[in-house]
Amino acid sequence: MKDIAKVCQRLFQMSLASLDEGATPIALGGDHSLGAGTVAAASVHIRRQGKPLGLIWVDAHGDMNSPASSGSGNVHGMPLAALLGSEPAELAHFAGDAPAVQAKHTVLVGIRNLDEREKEIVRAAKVTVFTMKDIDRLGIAEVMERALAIASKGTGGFHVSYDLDVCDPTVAPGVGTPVKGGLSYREAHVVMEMIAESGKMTSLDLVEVNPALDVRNTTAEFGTELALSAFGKNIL
Ligand SMILES: [Mn+2]
Repeated sequence: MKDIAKVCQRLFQMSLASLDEGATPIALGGDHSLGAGTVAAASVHIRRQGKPLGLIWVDAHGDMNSPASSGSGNVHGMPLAALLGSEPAELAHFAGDAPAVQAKHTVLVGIRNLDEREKEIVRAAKVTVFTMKDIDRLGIAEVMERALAIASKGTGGFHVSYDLDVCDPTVAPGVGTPVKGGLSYREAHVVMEMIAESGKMTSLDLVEVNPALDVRNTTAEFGTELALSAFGKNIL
């Protein structure tokens, strides 16, 4: 945890410097714990403009465990808890004492793999959750309309933290914790395309690509495509 916190602290400083230059930083990972640094940087940057930050967390998992609630102890299952609250303490205070984001400005998209305890944590946190079931029933475009509205309302923009494990393992096999029943190739792009059209993204993480588990670099290349989509490069 100490080493991870050190990396996050560095990433926090680098992201903040980049935002202050007027750029839109992208963090490519690697372990999703890095979001504790990048989101905190976006929060500080937007707060200086007198506004709170919105957050769109695109993921198969909730990433809201604490060291006490986590069965696995995996730190990549904890960054959102640190951003919304105070645990794990090592990752929670890059943006200062107040949480980096508020639940009312936070949306999770693509969730499908919560255990009972995590379900309780996510419900108690009062963030907005769009599960894969919601995406199946409403369609990805409607879900993203709603997600963008929540992350934009009353905020100075939003950070996007995109875990490649949100995608179906058939299109993104090279992730640490694959879960069946994820976003299709096109749905994964639509998320990014609609984010690009909104013009409100402050910064982006693309994470959990694991080259050792990847199949002929498929997932890494997919991540590159998604980054281009997030900047509107694939829109006709
Ligand atoms: Mn994640």
